[in-house]
Amino acid sequence: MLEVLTYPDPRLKRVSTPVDRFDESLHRLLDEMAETMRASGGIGLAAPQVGIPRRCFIVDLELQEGMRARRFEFLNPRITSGRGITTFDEGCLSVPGVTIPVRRFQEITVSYQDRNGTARSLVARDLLSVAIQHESDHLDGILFLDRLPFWKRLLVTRRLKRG
Ligand code: QAP
Ligand code: CO
Repeated sequence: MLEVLTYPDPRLKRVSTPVDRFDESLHRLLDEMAETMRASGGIGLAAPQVGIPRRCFIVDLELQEGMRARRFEFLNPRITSGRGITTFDEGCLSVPGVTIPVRRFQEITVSYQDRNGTARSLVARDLLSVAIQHESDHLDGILFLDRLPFWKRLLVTRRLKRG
């Protein structure tokens, strides 16, 4: 099990660097992240949340949707377009106990590499789209709290600091 960093750990604010080696140690990291995420009841987890400042994350919507295979690994992702607006109640393993509505694109196109370095792209809607935007933000040191309207954000961060 990996340790998940929690707010306000300054390491969550770093900008991560690209994955450049698609080797055994990367695969081990992704597998350990998946294990950690499942054990914590999460649906998404980015490498910087476990203290590894590399541009990769995983998403697993199986818990949420119960249907098809909905497990994804995104390496060096780039959101190339966004359309429409949706609002989802978001949480984050790095901000335990907080769930708040956040506005995002309803549909996105994302280019990325898989664990072998193969280039891929995907059009994602609704929950998957929201999860990819939330996790991509982690790679740039952005938390969902940073996406809240000013007053809401102040209210929540004050409450978190008091504990
Ligand atoms: C990001 O979030 C996300 O507060 C992943 O006590 C959020 O896995 C993607 C969690 C919303 C799409 C929509 C949060 C677990 C997990 C908590 C998570 C908690 C226990 C959050
Ligand atoms: Co998060």
